[in-house]
Amino acid sequence: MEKNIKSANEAAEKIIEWSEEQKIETCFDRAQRLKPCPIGATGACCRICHMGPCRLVGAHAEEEARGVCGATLPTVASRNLMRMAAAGSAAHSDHARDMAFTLLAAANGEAKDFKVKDVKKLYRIAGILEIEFEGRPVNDVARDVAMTLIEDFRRQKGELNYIKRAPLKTQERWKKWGIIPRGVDREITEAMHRTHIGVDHDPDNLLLSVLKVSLADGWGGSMISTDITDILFGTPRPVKAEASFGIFKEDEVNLVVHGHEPSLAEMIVDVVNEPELIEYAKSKGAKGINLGGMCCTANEVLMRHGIPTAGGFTNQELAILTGLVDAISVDVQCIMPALTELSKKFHTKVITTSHKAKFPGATHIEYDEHRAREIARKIVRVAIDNYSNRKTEGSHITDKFPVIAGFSHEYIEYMQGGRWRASFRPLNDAIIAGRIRGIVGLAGCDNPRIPSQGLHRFLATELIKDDVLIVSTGCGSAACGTAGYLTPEMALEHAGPGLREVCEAIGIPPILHLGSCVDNSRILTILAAMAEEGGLSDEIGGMPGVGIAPEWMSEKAISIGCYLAASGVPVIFGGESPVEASKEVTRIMTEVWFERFRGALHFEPDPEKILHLALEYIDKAREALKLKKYEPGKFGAERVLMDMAARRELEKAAKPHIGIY
Ligand code: SF4
Ligand code: MSK
Repeated sequence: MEKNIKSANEAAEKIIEWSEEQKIETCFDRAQRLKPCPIGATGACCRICHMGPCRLVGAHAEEEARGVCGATLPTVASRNLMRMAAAGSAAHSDHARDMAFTLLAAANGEAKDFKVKDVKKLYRIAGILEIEFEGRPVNDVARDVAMTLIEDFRRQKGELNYIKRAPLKTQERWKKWGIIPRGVDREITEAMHRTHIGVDHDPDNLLLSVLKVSLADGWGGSMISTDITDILFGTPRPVKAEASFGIFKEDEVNLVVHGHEPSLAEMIVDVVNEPELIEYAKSKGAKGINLGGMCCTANEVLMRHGIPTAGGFTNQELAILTGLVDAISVDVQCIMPALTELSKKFHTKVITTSHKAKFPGATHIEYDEHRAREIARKIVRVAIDNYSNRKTEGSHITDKFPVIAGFSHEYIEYMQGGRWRASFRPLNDAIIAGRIRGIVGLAGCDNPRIPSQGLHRFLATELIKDDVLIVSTGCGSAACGTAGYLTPEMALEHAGPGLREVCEAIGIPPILHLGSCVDNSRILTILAAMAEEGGLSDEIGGMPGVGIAPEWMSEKAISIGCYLAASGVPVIFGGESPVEASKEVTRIMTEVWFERFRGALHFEPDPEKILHLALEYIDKAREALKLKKYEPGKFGAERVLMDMAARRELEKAAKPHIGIY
């Protein structure tokens, strides 16, 4: 009988096999046991009022299916999508709000453990927000930046501040179709209102609002979060780290930070190096304290400090199954409730830290940015105290891979010309010449309903073979990292000759790790910079670029997919469509959105078709821009000259750094 592979990640698969032998259940078992409801899965179930739930099935034609109130299938499917997008936008934006208040507290001297680390980025953002910064105290500027961005959440009329960062033509499209977000909270509230029973029933109008609430995430919440995190903790630049379960150490206290919000994790990174805590760990028989990450909190501390990652979403239970994790400190989003039950079978302490995210059975140590260091120390002590309870059981895995991460928009610009000539010119030129065929944002979750991480791996290798440069985020980056794909050597081994030439010349991997889920906003800033640089499209739409989330599962992914589509990026999600039941909704999201915004949202379960569709979009965009026809194995004669300063910077990549922008 053929083996039922549950994860394409070999280390994960070994742990899963061990868990099966031990009869310990994981998400992989539950995914097999719990088949999705076929009606809800296609968007044909409405449960927004108590006359329902109405299951819109059984009608001969889509137009005939009606709920008790008379709602049609396209209305129901669009409303379902809207609620997903609104929840996703809310999640990213609430995270961003916490970051904005942390910046404000730091600027006011109330959060004494934090201070502005990247003054240049602060000034850059102040400039964008038209806040005077020259000659002013840093904290005064930081306070004004925080207050201006906090205004983006509560504004009732007008436009989000960052809308002006988009190319003018992109903004004009948004204006024409009335989807420029006013304030983040207002758009989320309106999305919930419109989807209440008896309000908006026009699928096209509903779907425009899906784009609006998602833009409030991309050019609002997520972008705000990325910028403030850079200001407070430093703008990432290349850093060396490791990925996979082999990061855990048998003879050290293993503490994992998991979730999405970086403030507490940053403080933990700081305190694990304090001599008193190291001494305390030694007094308990450990050789030291080993900090690792999981999911997007991992991405945040990996990007800025090279803290190793145990992987993405589907690796979280498996980390506990190693038996080596003494404590896992979680904040918000994508944390499986199964962790607490599973941890009882081992010695692991699950520590919840947010008042928004409590888990029965967990130890709760509430985070407060005003006492960040004290709380971080307390969490580290819990892990140290638990070290002596560690037993030998568990599936100890030693696999780990080197990773180069830390590709912020600013660094990508810098690496293409050094401090004085930083620009996107070389990248645009490489695309124009056909050395690079196009760019794909490979993002989103990993998913236990398929051999997890397999689609990320397949698409990553196939795309770079086709000379497509990949920018990755979130668990997509984790999937690539734990497969050993985030190194420059990967270009030598797998990338097509054109892409390889560019990667070798600049000294970058063919897959650039941009950061966490909120850092998908970096894709927007990169595309806007490419449009501004000239020679390609003068708006985000029409660029030879595509977004792919092959294993998506979260509502945040829907919001990300929709803000990219509204910005002009064709997006392809893997798996079955959550609006499959309505042909009309599918038509609007693909054909109508493409006509209006030059972006689209497709759902495609077949990996080969995802690849084909992505390349087709890229090649059609090249053709429309009248660029050289891409020919496999053939590329422009002129070489990208690497700037010496950039080369030196890359050589120093693994060393501690200060801001360079
Ligand atoms: Fe049914 Fe209409 Fe109520 Fe939805 S809103 S559950 S379709 S009656
Ligand atoms: S953590 S949203 S599983 S990418 Fe950002 Fe990963 Fe998806 Fe969560």
